[in-house]
Amino acid sequence: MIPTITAFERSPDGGKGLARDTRVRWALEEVGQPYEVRLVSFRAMKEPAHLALHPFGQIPTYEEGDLGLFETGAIVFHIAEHHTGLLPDDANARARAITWMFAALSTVEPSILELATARIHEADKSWSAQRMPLVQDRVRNRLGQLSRRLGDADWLDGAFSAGDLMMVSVLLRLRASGILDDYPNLSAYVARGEARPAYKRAFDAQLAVNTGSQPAG
Ligand code: GTB
Repeated sequence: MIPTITAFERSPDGGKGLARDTRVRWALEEVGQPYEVRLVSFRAMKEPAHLALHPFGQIPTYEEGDLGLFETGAIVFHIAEHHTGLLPDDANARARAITWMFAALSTVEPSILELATARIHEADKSWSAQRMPLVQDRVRNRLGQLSRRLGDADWLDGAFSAGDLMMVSVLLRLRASGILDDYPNLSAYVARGEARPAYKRAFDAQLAVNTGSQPAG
């Protein structure tokens, strides 16, 4: 059965791949699962039909037969569980890859989102200049820890997994800040993720929505 995901009709980033449908598209591309996309406007996301699928009125969602999912962690995990390619067969390695998915979403992403909020929504506040270094320090703390763990490895735990897919997706949000440049091994890690053919297909597909062009290939 071909799953259907939802994505922004028009993403605020104009197609830079930062909206979270990109990580779901990437997972689907990694496992070779074709998918359909239903584009939704900001208004439609808050209407009953979409709220029935996503209680918080957001994208992405994932529908497959009777199953309706929201939250990218759950969606990518579901895809990884039902296909080969994103989680190792060995039980312990699989558990560790899942741990990295959780780490990306609940330990690394929050400080990155806080920084995005500070840069985009709080820049005009009188206290912004005082708060910004604190927010940046929290991001740097996490990046330092992650950088030390990654070391000179290609991926976080052996072969590329859903844990890397999620971590790279989370780190990509930092690009505009320039902070990632201070952690060369993390920059290289993100670049390795972006260089994967599946990521490129996912990126091109979301870009095509936002530019009205056809995805390459
Ligand atoms: N925890 C949820 C998940 O992982 O699925 C978070 C989902 C989420 O934040 N969805 C956002 C959304 O629907 C889109 S991705 N927002 C609309 C709303 O809440 O009303 C977040 C996002 C949006 C835009 C950019 N950008 O333009 O740079 C980047 C990321």
